[in-house]
Amino acid sequence: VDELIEQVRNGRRRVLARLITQVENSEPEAQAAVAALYPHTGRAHVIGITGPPGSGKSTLVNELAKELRRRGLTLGIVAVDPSSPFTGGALLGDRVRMRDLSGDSGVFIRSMASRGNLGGLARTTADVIKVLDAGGFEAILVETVGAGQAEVDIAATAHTTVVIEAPGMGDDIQTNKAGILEVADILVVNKADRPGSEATVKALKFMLHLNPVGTTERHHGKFMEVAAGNQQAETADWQVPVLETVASEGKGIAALADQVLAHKTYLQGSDGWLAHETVRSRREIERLLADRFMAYLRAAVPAGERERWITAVAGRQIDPYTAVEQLFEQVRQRTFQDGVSDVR
Ligand SMILES: Nc1nc2c(ncn2[C@@H]2O[C@H](COP(=O)(O)OP(=O)(O)O)[C@@H](O)[C@H]2O)c(=O)[nH]1
Ligand SMILES: [Mg+2]
Repeated sequence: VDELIEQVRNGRRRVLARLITQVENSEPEAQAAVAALYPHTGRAHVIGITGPPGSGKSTLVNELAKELRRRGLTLGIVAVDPSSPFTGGALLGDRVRMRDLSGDSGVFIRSMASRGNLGGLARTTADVIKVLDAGGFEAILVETVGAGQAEVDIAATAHTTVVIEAPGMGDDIQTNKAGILEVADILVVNKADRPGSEATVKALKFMLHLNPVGTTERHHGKFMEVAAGNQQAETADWQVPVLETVASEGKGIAALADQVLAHKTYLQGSDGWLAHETVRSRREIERLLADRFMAYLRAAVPAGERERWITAVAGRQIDPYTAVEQLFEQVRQRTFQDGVSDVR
């Protein structure tokens, strides 16, 4: 394990790739490795990019990556793409596009399959980020489709969450439906070359106005001391900017990179970075505990018996609350009587 850690920390690409595959396959060795790597994580700036399918996330990630490379940052890129369950991975187009970057030793790109449940995907993504973080990549871009709560959660565990919208959706801004707006640190209207871009910007600004940040745990409303040399110390909450980009032409990308880096500076200058880590850690622990409890339940109560309760609820012989009460009681009894042999 020591040698593996050393190789990961030196950013050995083959070792990283192999470990990430083991993480994706939930191999027990991978869990041990990620646990051992944990003390070497926590330095990377994790940037989540989310938004509806087709809004231009992959194109924008590619352009933003090139811009951040020009500014000297090493990058990990993780594309979580549940939109192609049949190929079990990212769309071909994403891969072709990302070939721009693939010859660059300062960039490590990984497309994740979204097989299995989304909860599993959230855990896997979190661990892949840790591996890249330990591998010394200074920024990690995570592209997710902002389609459902689980994907939004993945993006929201980033330090900086960029939410992308495309024009032409009128009042029916898609991100609002999924509650994505609340997790945005930066809003981007991509495809600003299309008609309706201004209206979308206006609509987003209006929604921000209705839904000001500082209300969620991520935006904890703490102040930032303005850097020495600046006359007035003031409370400076992060103001969510609304930017326009044309990712396919690289337009507006430098301004986006500026805001992404400004947000990092903001987090580091306030206690936002630590607050963020606390929120992320809490979510992670709760998710892992929930998985563990379910595994314990499955070990304590045989599948056939669980199925009988489910059938009884379906047939209205019993209500779900009572069924859960009974199941829970069985878990409790068997824990003390037999000592359930724990399973993962
Ligand atoms: N007109 C226009 N098309 C764009 C822009 N950005 C991306 N596209 C195109 O929109 C399509 C979807 O882009 P993609 O990056 O795959 O979107 P994703 O599904 O959100 O990852 C592709 O054909 C892109 O070339 C843009 O700024 N303007
Ligand atoms: Mg994409």
